[in-house]
Amino acid sequence: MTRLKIAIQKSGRLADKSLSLLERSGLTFARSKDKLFWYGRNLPVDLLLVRDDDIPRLLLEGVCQLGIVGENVALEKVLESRARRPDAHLEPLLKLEFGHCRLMLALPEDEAYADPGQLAGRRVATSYPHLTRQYLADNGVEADIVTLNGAVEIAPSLGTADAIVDLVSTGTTLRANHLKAVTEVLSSQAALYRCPAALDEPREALLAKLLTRIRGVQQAAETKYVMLHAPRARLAEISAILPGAESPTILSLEGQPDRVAVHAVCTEQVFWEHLEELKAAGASAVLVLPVEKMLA
Ligand code: PRT
Ligand code: ZN
Repeated sequence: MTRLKIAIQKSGRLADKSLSLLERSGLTFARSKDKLFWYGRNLPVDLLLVRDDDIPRLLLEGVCQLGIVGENVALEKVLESRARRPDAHLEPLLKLEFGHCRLMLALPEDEAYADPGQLAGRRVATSYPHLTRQYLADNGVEADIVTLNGAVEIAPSLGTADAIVDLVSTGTTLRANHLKAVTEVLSSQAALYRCPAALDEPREALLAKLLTRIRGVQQAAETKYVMLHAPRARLAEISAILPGAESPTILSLEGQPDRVAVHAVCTEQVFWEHLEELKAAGASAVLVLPVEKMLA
C-alpha cells in the first residue's frame, strides 16, 4: 500500500514545532506515548520519532521519505556519510523558520581574533567535525579536530582545546564559559528534507500534496485578512499601503456615498506601522484577522 514515513525529533528543541506543523497541515496520528512509530489516521502518512542525528541517515537510506531536521545536522551527517557513499546528498524542500542557530568558531575571551589562519596547528573542539574540517580546509588551515559529543564549551578551560566550533543562539553559554564567537561557520534553521531516491508515482503524488499543504500552512501564518473603511477618494493610496495585497474587494457602505469598505488578503506581515499609515490616510474601523488555511 502507498504510505509515506516522516521522521521528526522525538524530544528536544525541534520536536514540538515539527509535530505542530504536521498537525496544522491536517495530519492526524494514532499516538502511542512511548512508541517511536505513530500510524497516520486520515492520510497514509506515518510518523517516526527519533533522535535528530538519525534523521539524515533514515532519509539517505530511504527508510523515511520525509524528515524535519536542522540544516546543521543534515549537512554534518551528509558529509559524514560521504566516506561510504561519495554521492550522498540532501536538499531542503522547505526552510521552516524555526530552530534558528549559528555554528560559530569561538575563542577564549582574551584572545584577539584576526582570521582562521591563527588556528593552524592548534586544537579545535566540536560536535561537528565534518563541517569544521570543511570550513578549515576552505580557509586553507590545518588544525587538530577534537570531536566531543557534548559540553564542547568547557574544552578550552579544561585545556583539551584552544578553540571550539559550536552552535550558538543567544550566546549565553559562550559568555558563561568566557568564550567569544568570532566567525560564523554555518547559519542554520529547521528544514523539511526528502529522500534522494525517486518514489513510485502514487507516493510522489502524496508527497507533493503534503508539500503544498505545508507551504499553505507556512504562508497562512504570515497572511492576514484586513478589513477597513476608507474614503473612496483615497482608495489608491490605501491599497498601496496594504502589504502584499492584490486587488482588494471594495464594497459600498449603506448611506455613506463617500466611504467604502475594503477587504484584502495581505500576504506579507502587517505591522502596527501599516495600521498607523492607513489611519493617517483616512481609514477607520481597521480589523486584522488571522488566516487559518490557504490554497493558492
Ligand atoms: O536528543 P536529540 O539528539 O534528538 O537532540 P539534541 O540534544 O541533539 O538536539 P537539541 O534538541 O538540543 O537541538 C536540536 C536542533 O535545534 C539543533 O541541531 C539545532 O539545529 C537547533 N538549535 C537551535 C540549537 C540551538 N538553537 C541551541 N542553542 N541546538 C543547540 N543549541 C545549544 C547551544 O549549542 C548551546 O549549548 O543550546 C545551548 C544554548 O545556546 P545559547 O547560545 O542560547 O546559550
Ligand atoms: Zn542530536
